[in-house]
Amino acid sequence: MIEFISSNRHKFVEIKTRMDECNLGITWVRMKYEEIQADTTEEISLDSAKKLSSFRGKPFFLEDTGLYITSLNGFPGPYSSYVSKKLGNQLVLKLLDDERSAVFLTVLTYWDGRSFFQFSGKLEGEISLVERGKNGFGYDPIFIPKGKDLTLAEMTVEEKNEISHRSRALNKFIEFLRTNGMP
Ligand code: ITT
Repeated sequence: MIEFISSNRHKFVEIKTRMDECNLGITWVRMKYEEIQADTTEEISLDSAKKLSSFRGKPFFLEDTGLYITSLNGFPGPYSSYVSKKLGNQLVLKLLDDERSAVFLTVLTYWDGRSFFQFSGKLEGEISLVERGKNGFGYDPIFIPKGKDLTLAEMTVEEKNEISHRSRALNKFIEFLRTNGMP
């Protein structure tokens, strides 16, 4: 069993669904940890893993995700959690004009007990005009992946996992575990 550290149940459900499909065991360590404010999702993810590794005994992974909106110069990016809580989707929609493209980025960091390894995944798309859908979480109701008509919140977990930033990062990690072995 490999530990996944996060306070977010939705992230865990998406990750467990994919790990189950690959017959890989995962344990959810439900924990809110402090994140630094930094310019990149990579730095935040690595810094969190380094801090947690100083007192966790077993290998684990975590991930940090950001929504980068092109017309806002990449905002909220590393501030996605704060903006989601403080503004919410309705106010984010009000900030936007005709140019609506955006990218989700997930950076997963794995600590094998000695070293850190990072795996990233991106999903391109655009911000919808209104919120749509009841599934998922966070910005899912306002994000339409490129080539799709539905928002992520109108998809099932399995459908989101076929294309998402998170599952792309996770698939690279799963490949790494297959090559290097489970801890
Ligand atoms: P952790 O404990 O794992 O850090 P978190 O919810 O604080 O959980 P992040 O800092 O990685 O997670 O995510 C920042 C915010 O971005 C998050 O609160 C959501 O609002 C949003 N978000 C992350 N992943 C998303 C996804 O797949 N779909 C929609 N919104 C997402």
